[in-house]
Amino acid sequence: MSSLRESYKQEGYVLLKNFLDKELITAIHREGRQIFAYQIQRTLGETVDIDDLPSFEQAMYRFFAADFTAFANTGKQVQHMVSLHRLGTDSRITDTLKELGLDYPVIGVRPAMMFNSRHLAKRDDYWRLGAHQDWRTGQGSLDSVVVWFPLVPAGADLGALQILPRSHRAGLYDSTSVDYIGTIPDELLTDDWQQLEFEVGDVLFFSAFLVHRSGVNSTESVRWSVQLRYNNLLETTFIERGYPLAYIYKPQAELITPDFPAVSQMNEIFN
Ligand SMILES: O=C(O)CCC(=O)C(=O)O
Ligand SMILES: [Fe+2]
Repeated sequence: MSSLRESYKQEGYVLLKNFLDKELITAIHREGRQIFAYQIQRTLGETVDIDDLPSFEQAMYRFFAADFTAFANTGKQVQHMVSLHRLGTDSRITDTLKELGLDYPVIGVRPAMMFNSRHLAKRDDYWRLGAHQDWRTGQGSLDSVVVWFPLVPAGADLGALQILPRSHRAGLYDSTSVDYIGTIPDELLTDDWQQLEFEVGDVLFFSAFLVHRSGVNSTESVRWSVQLRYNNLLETTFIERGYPLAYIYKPQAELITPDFPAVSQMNEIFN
């Protein structure tokens, strides 16, 4: 067994330093900001400089306060960036998943990008997730893996991820609520929390059973991060359970914009 796999199996995670090119991560971060900038322009009438991060993030906070629905939808569109999906299929990631024991990795759910700041959340648990295991929301293979990395250098101040090493071996913990992501009560857990620290390019691979939580972002900046999730199609219990999928993804029946589009708008598109 490779030493990487051995350490992963023991600890429930591996943090690979300098794993992805900084330029690749920086480009994805910048593209995400550009998508927000289009809606900041529409909502606030402001042209923001996406390369001036502090002032751009202040504009994001104003956009969040001005039009929450558009903000939430923009955040979701960012998760549909082709570049982000391409990264999720990068052979550096899939080869590492194989090295960790996933013989046939498959994507568990679309990539997620998070923008953690208390200025971008209506509820505390939206910017600061309590102790949980991702397996409860994914319910995939028992060797399901989560890949987590920030798009900016992130340590304790920015609230980078905190983990409980070796907690993956205890199986599925009870959880108090199933709203959004349930929280595991403190009394069920040891207090061996480890605060992780990341440079841009560092990538964490962890078992979907590893207990983890958000750190506390005590800064005025946004903690930008990405999560990718994978299952193993060759894991025996996953096959036995008929490959269940816990994520529901469906279109909405009603028209979002009533009486839209006008024929003249169609002609403009196709003339
Ligand atoms: O990035 C974080 O702080 C936590 C994210 C997380 O654990 C999740 O979305 O499942
Ligand atoms: Fe999680």
